[in-house]
Amino acid sequence: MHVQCPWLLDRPAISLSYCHCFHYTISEEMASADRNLLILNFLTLASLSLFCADKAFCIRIPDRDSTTPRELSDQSLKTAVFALGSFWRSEAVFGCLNGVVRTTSGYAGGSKINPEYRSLGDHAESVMVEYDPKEINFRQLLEVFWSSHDPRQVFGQGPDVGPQYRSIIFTNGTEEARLAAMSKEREQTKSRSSILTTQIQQLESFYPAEPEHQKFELKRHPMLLQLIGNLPEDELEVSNLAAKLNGYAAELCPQRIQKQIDAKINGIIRRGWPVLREV
Ligand code: MHO
Repeated sequence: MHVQCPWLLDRPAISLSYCHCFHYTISEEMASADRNLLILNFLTLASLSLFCADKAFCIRIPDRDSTTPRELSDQSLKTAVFALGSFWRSEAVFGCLNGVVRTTSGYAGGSKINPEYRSLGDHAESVMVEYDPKEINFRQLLEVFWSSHDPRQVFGQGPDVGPQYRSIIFTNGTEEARLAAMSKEREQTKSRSSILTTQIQQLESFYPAEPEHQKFELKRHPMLLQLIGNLPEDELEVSNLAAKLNGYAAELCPQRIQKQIDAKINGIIRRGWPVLREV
């Protein structure tokens, strides 16, 4: 009979997989020699099971981390939209997070129908983030939003000047609006000397930007594109791996993820195997 190793459940090192071990029942009537042998076997199996944490010796059932976006039904995903300056950068910031499945650069927050990059009207450059709510939530996305730009800057973000770079949290209604307002209040208390310019708005429409603005940072690195098999544009736009590498290319992933991807890529370069399937 198989049972899950109970002593491994709380070990972060194996949170990406489950280890299984064998379970024995020791009967009272068993001859003592048999029983000793059985106990020895059990102890051997138990110590082998501890190696599960080191990846090599156990049966591994991959969890959602290695699930490709296509295996997740779109109904189980949630969507959030943020504006925080250039959408090239915004897409990279969110693309790298675990739990974020897809990202799209686009235009939102204005009234112009069918905006384009050279005539976006009153829209702001924005990013749409599709995420798995079992892995990351709106609150955590808000934290990333606040820590990834300067919401006190008026009429622009960094070197980019103009209302298209304004700071906005888009929401889908009361609960998200409440969380956004609470997080803004909290941020404002950290910044006594200036007023946060961030607006909180119900999302009306989101217009995806032109293909050349999607995964822009990744496209600046032909080697990375090649590593994932030079995907055609339509696949690149929905690829979870491309969203992650887009963040990596801009060096905007959390440091741990940045290093993990570095190591993966170096391994591939050493082995000469050109296609990266997951990070
Ligand atoms: N600073 C950027 C702004 C680009 S953006 C997508 C630039 O290089 O022009 O608006």
